[in-house]
This record gives sequence, structure tokens and C-alpha cells, in this order.
Amino acid sequence: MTIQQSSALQSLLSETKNFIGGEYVGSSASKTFENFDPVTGEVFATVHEATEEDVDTAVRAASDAYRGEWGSLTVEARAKLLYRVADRINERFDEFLVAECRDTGKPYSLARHIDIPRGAANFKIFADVIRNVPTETFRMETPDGAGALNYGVRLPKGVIAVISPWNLPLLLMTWKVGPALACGNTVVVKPSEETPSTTTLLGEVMVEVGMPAGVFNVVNGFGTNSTGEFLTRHPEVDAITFTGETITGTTIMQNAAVGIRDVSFELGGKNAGVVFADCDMEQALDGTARSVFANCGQVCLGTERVYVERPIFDEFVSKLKDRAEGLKIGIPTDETTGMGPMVSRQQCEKVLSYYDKARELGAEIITGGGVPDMAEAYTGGFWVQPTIWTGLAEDSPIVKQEIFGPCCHIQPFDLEEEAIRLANDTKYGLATAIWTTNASRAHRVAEKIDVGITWVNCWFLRDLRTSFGGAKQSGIGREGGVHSIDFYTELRNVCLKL
Ligand code: NAD
Ligand code: 6OD
Repeated sequence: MTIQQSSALQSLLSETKNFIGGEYVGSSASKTFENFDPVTGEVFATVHEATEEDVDTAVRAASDAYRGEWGSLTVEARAKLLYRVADRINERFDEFLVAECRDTGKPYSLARHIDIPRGAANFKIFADVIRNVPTETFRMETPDGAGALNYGVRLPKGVIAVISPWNLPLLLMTWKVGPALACGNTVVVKPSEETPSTTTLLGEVMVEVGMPAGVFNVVNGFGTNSTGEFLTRHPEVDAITFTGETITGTTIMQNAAVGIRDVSFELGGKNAGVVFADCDMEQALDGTARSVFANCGQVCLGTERVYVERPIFDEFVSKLKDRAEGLKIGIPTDETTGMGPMVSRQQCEKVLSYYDKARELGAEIITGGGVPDMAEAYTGGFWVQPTIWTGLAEDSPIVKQEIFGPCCHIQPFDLEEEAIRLANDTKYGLATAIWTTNASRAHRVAEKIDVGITWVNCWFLRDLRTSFGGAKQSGIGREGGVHSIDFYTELRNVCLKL
């Protein structure tokens, strides 16, 4: 499929600048880095790296906007602007699609149904939530009999630093920018260095809808000793919201400790799928295949450990293998592509190193385990095969560590308690998918697996009003619906003596 690219998009996709105070600006030190096409491995854009000075300018722009025009808008006016942002993303849908798929290599068919629509929906949902969010009131008795009224007032926190990863760039960035702005904050966003394009393009949308300058800022660059660190250390940042690896969260938390800034973290996972013999087999297979291979396995909610009740183990493994082998590996623009490349050379090498490790450890390789044959033009790209293993010990690195690739290890179990114990035997606690037609069992098991998000007979089915976040080392706090409002506002109590 070919999409006509506007000249604005073409220029953004060759030279990606920072967006500060309502304008695109280059790196003040003329520092740049390269953006690689995952399909070919070739460079397609130069990205301007925001220096410490640029980050400071962005935070000041955000701080000025917060204290200026933006801070004086009513909730209704803010909500209307956010609706305009969503509408404009939808009007420029194809440009966001091209930019997102260029950065990530993901299939158009996937981004068209998930990434771009959610990029728009994330603004509408939080415009709706902020219009409707209740505040608490408590009528209290006092010795004089007159009483007092306590009521809560929610006010924005100020300047929010948004640090986002590369796997669902637009979706995960807007998931935080939407509620932050709905609540009246301003933002400085640092997208992943691998995927700066859609976040940067959003700057144009902000100008087009009349968003006051400085409300939304983008600084491009790396993490440690670079833009991300400059941003999270900046003393005028009031709170930090981050999605990414658990280890990065540890560093950011240390920076946030200086000045006692609040954090919201959505971190890594090593999610278990639990498949009972009484499941609807086709549903469990389709859902598990999606949860393992979608987005080339680069979904934090994805399943990397599958526990299958022994009577259906062989059948399940054999049919999941068929699904893996039925996936067409291909380029984003081919509408029949089921799986694209990994996002980067580094992530590709990391996944392939786990493939080698599994072989060394004596895993039974049910399918995959290597690099697919690609046409000449794409051999420089970051390709890996969808892979399924069985037979490894539960304490092997393949079963313990987050790989973030299109692969899973499948293990049989005999008893419900055993499945729960295996699912919980991890430092992570993000998500799980349970496959059973027994409703009592579903409720029972759902309460016993220590995760923030449980799906029963489905996967990645999202109602944006619900809480989202991880237990254990998979995160701190919850976002989604009113939970996002809790993070992006300061709740104050007013006690009024009657
Ligand atoms: P990452 O932690 O390497 O990077 C995420 C972002 O943090 C990037 O923008 C990066 O530049 C920045 N960063 C890195 N070091 C930093 C530092 N010291 N200070 C400030 N910023 C810094 O993660 P990634 O590789 O981009 O994404 C994959 C990871 O994200 C996986 O672990 C995945 O599970 C996790 N993830 C979690 C969720 C969730 O909702 N829980 C969602 C998506 C991805
Ligand atoms: O759907 C969402 O809101 C969300 N935060 C998804 C996270 C996916 C992780 O890769």
C-alpha cells in the first residue's frame, strides 16, 4: 500500500527536530544521531539530540505555559482542545501511520487498528474523564453542633516529564500526555531514541489546533547522560511518568528522589498465559498466538511463558506451532504481513542471543530459533523468526528474563495450584491471560496470580476507564480512567467550618 506523503512529513522523516515552545528547533549544540529503518537497516533520518540547555529551555517553556494561558483555561476549554487534537490525529491518520511504521517496522495493518486509533482515543477518553471526575466530600460534626464540610479539590501538578519507549510509541506517549494535559499540566516528552517521529509530528498537530505554545514539548535524545537524564533531573519538573525497562525505572527513581517528585512507572514483565484443559481451544490458541507474536513480541503485556494443562499439552504445542509458521514475515506496507522486524539492531541481537542461549541450554525448539530468509533488499533489516520452545528448567534465563521478542516457552502442569505457583514465580507482575470455560476457576485463579492486569479468555482487550499498571517489579501506581487523574493532579482538602 502506498500513501502520499506531505512535504511536512517528508521533511520530518528526514530531519527530526525538537519541539519546544511551539516551534521546531535544532539541537543547540548541533548534535544529531541517526534513525534506522528496521526493514533495511539503513539510515533514513537525522535526529536532533536535545542538550541539557535544550531540555532546560523546554522545561522553562512548559513552566511558563503552565503559569500562563494554559493555567487560566477552564476544564471545558481544555477538554475541547483535546478533542481537536484527537480529531486532527484522525484527519492526518495516514501520516501518523507512515511515520510510526517507518520508525518501528510494524505492519500497517497492525498500526492502523491499534497504534494510531489509540493515539487519538487517548486524548478523547481523558477529556471525558476530567469533565466527569467526582471529588470527595465529608460532612463532619463539631462540638459546637454547627459542623464542617470537607471537600477535595484537584489541581494540576505542574510540569510533567513523560519518558516513553519504542514498542508502541504513539499509543504509550499519548496514554500519558492525554491525561496530563486534561488535568491542566504541561508536558515535556522524551520519546525513545529509536522512535521519535510520531511524537515529533504531534507537535504540528498541537500548533494546528491552537494549543498554547509550551504546553506540549518534545526533546529527542538518549537516556543515561543524555536528554532523558537531563529531563528527569531537572528541578522544575514536578512529576515523572515513565514506561520502559525496570532497570531504567530504578535510575529514574533515584533522580526523582531529589526534590521528592512523584513517579508513575509502567515497567517490564515476564507474563504467563495459563491454559486449562477446559478452555475453548481455538480461542486459547488464537489469543495466545497474538499475545506472543503481535508487534513481533514487543508488547509489555505479551506472553513469554505459557503453562498448559497436561491433557491438552501436545495438541496445544502442535497447533501453536502451526500458527507461528503461518505468520507471514514481511514489510509494513504489505497488507498480508503478519509480523515485521524487530525495532532495532540492538533489540534484534538481544533476542537472537536468547535464541542461541535456549539452544545451548538444550531447549526443544518447536519452531523458529533463528533468522528468516528475506528478499535481498531486506537482508540488512532486523528480522527474527517466531519461536517456540519447550523443555527448559523453570529457573533458566529463557523462563526468568524478559526477552521482548516473538517467542515463548511452553511448560505442562497438572494441578491448578501448580499453575498459579509457576505463574507467580517471577519478580515481575504485569499481566496474565487465563484460558478456561470454568467461570469459578477463572475468578479463583485471577485473584491468585500477582499481577496488575488479568485477562480471561482474551488478551489486550482494553477499556480505557480501567486501572492499568503492574505489581511487584512491573511498576508503581496505576493509570487509566480516574487513576490517571489521581496521578496527574494534586488532591487538596478544604475544611470549611459551618
Ligand atoms: P528503556 O527503559 O530502555 O527506555 C525507555 C525510555 O527511557 C527511552 O525513552 C529511553 O531513552 C529512556 N531512558 C533510558 N535510560 C534513561 C535514564 N537513565 N533516564 C531517563 N530516561 C532514560 O525501555 P525500552 O527498551 O524503550 O522499552 C522496552 C521496555 O519497556 C520493556 O522492558 C517493556 O516491558 C517495557 N514496557 C512496559 C510497558 C508497561 O506498560 N508496563 C509498556 C511498554 C514497554
Ligand atoms: O493499552 C495501554 O494503555 C497500554 N499502556 C499498553 C501497554 C502496552 C505495552 O507494551
